[in-house]
Amino acid sequence: MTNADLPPAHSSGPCSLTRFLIEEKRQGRINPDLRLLIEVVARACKTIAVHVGKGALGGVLGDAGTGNAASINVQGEAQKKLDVIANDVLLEANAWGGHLAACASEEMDEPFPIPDAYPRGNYLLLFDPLDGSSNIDVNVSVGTIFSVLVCPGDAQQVDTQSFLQPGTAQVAAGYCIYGPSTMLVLTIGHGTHAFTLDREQGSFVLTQRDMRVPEHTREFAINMSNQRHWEAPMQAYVQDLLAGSTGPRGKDFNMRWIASMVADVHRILTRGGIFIYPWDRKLGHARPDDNVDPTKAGKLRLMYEANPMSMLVEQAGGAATNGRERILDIVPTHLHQRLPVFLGSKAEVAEVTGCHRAHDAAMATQAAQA
Ligand code: AHM
Ligand code: MG
Repeated sequence: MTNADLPPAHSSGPCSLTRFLIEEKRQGRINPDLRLLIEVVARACKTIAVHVGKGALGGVLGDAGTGNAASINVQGEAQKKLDVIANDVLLEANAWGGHLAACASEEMDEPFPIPDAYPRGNYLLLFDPLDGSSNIDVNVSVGTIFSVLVCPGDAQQVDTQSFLQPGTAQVAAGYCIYGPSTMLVLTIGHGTHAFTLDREQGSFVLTQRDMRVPEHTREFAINMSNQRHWEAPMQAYVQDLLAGSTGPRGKDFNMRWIASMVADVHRILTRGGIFIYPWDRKLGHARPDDNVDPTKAGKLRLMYEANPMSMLVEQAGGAATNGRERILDIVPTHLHQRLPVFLGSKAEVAEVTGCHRAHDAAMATQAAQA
């Protein structure tokens, strides 16, 4: 099919990712290099979807490493075979296109500069190649998350510092969910849009333009098994949710937890809700203000999990905080920095953020009076 065969912009015919990006380019919202980068990431996600879909038949289940020696990543987590495969697919796909200066990944200690054999472009790509990897072996949805930044300064001099930009600097963000269907959800700063993979045609087709997160919700997503490790404002907030219509919130709440952020966020973008991975005592500090080590301040990672998801959610009318401040405003100090995450329906994120701030204010007053 040539461009001439495509239905006009106002038509209700199918709109491929390629056509969507070309139309965004005509609107002056995206340049050719960023368009190419997104197409390359989408193509890599299709390859990952094939590996994920083969499951046991493809020999891709289980841990990476040989014999009893598990392969451990920079996070100190045992890598799954699919973590490694997905990372390699994304690196290989993005190495030679000329649009990137470097990549950074959950699975790699240091950034990966584009090899000298290829030209370097002006963008930086960060990714969690396979999010929710504890779900791989039980055939539950997993995903790929990505974030795109502009490389500050000379692309030949790219290093870790080049990546340490706040989420507000992202020029694109997205995820691909490998579920019953494979979907790509994307923002380039003008709304959040969902594309479904047409497996027969091999192309992503726009299936939801301008996703909107309802402002109010009755649904929360959290791993309740960590409750005893949470700080006081979290305990109080969740107690009110659980009390339902008999408590101060005056309404019943439903709970869902997939243990795959991509899948939980996808549900929230589709029908609302709040996703929470709070600060947690067992992660390493006695109190959340003991912020000596940013790599232990939460479970989820700022640069390739929280930032891209926050941009997608904000672009869909939702909100995202770390319980105290807007996630996208955080200036990172560490490539693999972690943080507490609260994102989804705006009113609910405001509620839980308010609980944390009120707690901090009360503690400050108490300290001043002591
Ligand atoms: P991963 O990137 O190593 O898969 O870890 C991130 C995942 C998120 O997708 C999910 O929300 C969370 O970890 C689940 O954590 P838990 O197993 O503690 O419930
Ligand atoms: Mg992850």
